[in-house]
Amino acid sequence: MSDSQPREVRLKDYVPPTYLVDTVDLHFDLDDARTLVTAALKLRRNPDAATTDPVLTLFGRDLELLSLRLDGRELGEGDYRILGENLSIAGVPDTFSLQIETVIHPRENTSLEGLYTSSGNFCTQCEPEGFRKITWFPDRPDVLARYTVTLVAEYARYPVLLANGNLVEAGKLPDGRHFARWDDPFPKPSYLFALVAGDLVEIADRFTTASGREVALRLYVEARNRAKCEHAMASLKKAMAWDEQVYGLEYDLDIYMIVAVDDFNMGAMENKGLNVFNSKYVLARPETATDADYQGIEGVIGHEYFHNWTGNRVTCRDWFQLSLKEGLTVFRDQQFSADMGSAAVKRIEDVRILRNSQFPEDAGPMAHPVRPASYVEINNFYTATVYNKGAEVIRMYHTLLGPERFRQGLRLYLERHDGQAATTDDFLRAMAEAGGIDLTQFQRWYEQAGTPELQVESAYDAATRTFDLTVRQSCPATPGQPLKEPFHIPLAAGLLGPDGRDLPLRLEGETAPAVAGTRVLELRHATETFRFVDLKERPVPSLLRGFSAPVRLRGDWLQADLALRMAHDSDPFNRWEAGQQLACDLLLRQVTAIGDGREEAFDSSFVAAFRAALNDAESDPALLALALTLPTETYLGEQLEVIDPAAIHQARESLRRHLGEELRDDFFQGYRRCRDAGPYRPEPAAIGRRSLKNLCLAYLMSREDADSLSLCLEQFEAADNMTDVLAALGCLANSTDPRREKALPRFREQWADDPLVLDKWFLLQATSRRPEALDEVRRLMADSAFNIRNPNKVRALIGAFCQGNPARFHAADGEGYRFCADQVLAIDPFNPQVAARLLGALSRWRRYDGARQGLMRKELERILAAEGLSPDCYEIAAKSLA
Ligand code: B3K
Ligand code: ZN
Repeated sequence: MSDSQPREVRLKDYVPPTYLVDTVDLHFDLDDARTLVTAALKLRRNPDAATTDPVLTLFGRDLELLSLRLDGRELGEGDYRILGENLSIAGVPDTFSLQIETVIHPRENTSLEGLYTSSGNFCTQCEPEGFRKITWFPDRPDVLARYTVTLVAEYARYPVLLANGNLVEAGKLPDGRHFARWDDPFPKPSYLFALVAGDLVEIADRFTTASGREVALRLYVEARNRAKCEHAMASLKKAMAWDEQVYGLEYDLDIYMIVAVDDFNMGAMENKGLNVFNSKYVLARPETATDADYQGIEGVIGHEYFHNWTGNRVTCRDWFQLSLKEGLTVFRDQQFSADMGSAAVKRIEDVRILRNSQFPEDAGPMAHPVRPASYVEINNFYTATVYNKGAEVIRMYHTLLGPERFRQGLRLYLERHDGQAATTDDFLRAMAEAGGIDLTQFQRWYEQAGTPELQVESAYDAATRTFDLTVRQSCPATPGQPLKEPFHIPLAAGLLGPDGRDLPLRLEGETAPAVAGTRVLELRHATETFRFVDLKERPVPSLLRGFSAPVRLRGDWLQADLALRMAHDSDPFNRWEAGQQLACDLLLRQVTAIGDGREEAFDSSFVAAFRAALNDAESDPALLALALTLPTETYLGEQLEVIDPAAIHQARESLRRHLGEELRDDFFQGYRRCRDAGPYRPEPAAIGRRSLKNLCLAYLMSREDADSLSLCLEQFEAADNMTDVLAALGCLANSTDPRREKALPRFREQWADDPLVLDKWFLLQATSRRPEALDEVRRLMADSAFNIRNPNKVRALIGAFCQGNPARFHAADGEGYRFCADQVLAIDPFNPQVAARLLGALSRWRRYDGARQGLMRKELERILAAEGLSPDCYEIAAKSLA
């Protein structure tokens, strides 16, 4: 990094804007080499401004300024100052108009932020600070304005012209050009601005809201993708109906548009009335998309739609409040997906994501609170902590208040702040009022980073028939926060009798009759004891049911307690969790043994428990598939003082092979039981059966005997859907069988024209367990379908290797690290956001052994020393090394 280090922005320095913008009239003369942008703004002094200085500050980046007019008078160079990204004009009146003409270069914009082109079409991405790459503007979320937008472009190349809001006028112009004018009646921050222009086909549908308003629904995709939109459209309608039913929230414009583009830095963007999506979250057909893709589409379509209220109608005052919209909207999309499918399956999947990405983040150098106190580059804070832990925080309000009062709290928040930019404090206040509870201490979930730990001890006293649960909470130190105060934690608990059934629960001193089931205990102190009474014998505690708080739980339970809970717990999440704990204990013992140069025989009772679960014809296949999936290498690593990626991989693989061998017949039977005869349907029950079937296949293929191989090849050849084809190809990608070398190229050829399917092909090879995975990744980077400028491709090949193949990425020779750093440095100059994400793979170097630490640190230092490094990568590298 050069001499001037990027500056940190701090929450405590927040000051309201000095000037507000009432209206923005934008005019775009679209040309991919050189677009002329004319912005006409009406401004007025903010009555709540912190200063009386009449200085207007605008932000801009990579702009060619042509002219600046204040109340019609052209400003000369002495009338304003440009310093870095700031343009300031002193001595402005209380109300005035400003006209700004700039030129931008969309085709050269490789950062995919601001106005850029994808497959030759124009699109925008403005969150968080991309609008300043379009024109000079007070580009901050607490400046809300009404926008009208006129787009002018060549008709033949760009027949479709879209912007936020409602279309008010359109028509032909001379010279083969045409125009469209859009008006968005809702005041919005600049980050929600969007435009799209291109050669796209339109898929039309409609939705009638609960109050009878007609809404036009439109999907825009490239013509080749026309037949892949049905599921996205159905998902949108489901989401619209769901928000009405659950929260009484209706859509508010006449039209809702979604545009799919291939080049996009993340999943999708909730621009008011005009969502722009990564095509991965729109396009699906049974032959090209997996069950996970279908579910991902439903979830992301829901997420962006739900932002219309939680994010757009009520937005964030500043970027420190990002979780106000993101944590809340993730929680809402989680609830939506739970209602569309199985709540238990969804909960387990969400907790797996939390534990595999947020827990490590919270224990590393980038750890930050759900509401961060400072940042260098805000793009680095679209994190698992802000999104997923943020959603857990919202879930805890839901648990503490119950669904009905939570709904009232959400409605109160939205009514009170409609059309405003709000804070997480505003949200908490609305919840406390609606719930009639004191949430002062709950505030700490926003302020303190780190994953709290609960240590539980239990004691049964036969004489008094009481059972004491003593819970100690603590939270590890995180950067800048050595000491933590206790959290307010909802701990959902049940007690099981010897038959595994829920016992009636009564705490000492309570008079109400005991009821069997789950109770929410509220922790507020460092140590607390709960005494349950009237228990004839020692119960088995089932704590943190449904994962009621984002914490780590440790207890004095016995292996037999876990086995009982795995078989009988009435809470499906905890049934799964008990099995995972048993597997985890077993695997960690093996890791230790491998570290000592030996391997242990696996406990036969574990195999027996697996067999019993697998053969339980009553159980839900989807839950069973999750129960029979071993904890990930990442999660196992998290449990260790020093992560040993090689030993973890060896232990997990050896248990997989052991199970594959011991349960061979059971897996064959399971496979046959779950095979569906009818046509492919992406519905929960069928998805569950496929996931169990493909899990059986993977266990069988861990041995690669002839029967398993032929089953796998048969599935690869005969399947009519991508879920089954890819499951089989995934097994082959890991195998040493020569038929692998036929299957992979054949698939490549068959899907040569489908970039999203090729992403899967790249990903399978990047995450292959084969020792030569890195060589293959290097080789695949030269494939004509690979394009380092396309974020999906980078994620599918480079990201998947660095972040999804721990055993190979952490190869002892450090080649994985060197490769990662090389790619970060190659990508950073043209797309810092994507580069910074990738760099995250090196940030937790302190968790490994001395040799690996040295190798990773060397790469981080090399990156930090690079000339012209982006603030994005600077922040991650510097904080990792600090
Ligand atoms: N709000 C966008 C994320 C924008 C990320 C910018 N780096 C998508 C979403 O969370 O819905
Ligand atoms: Zn979001």
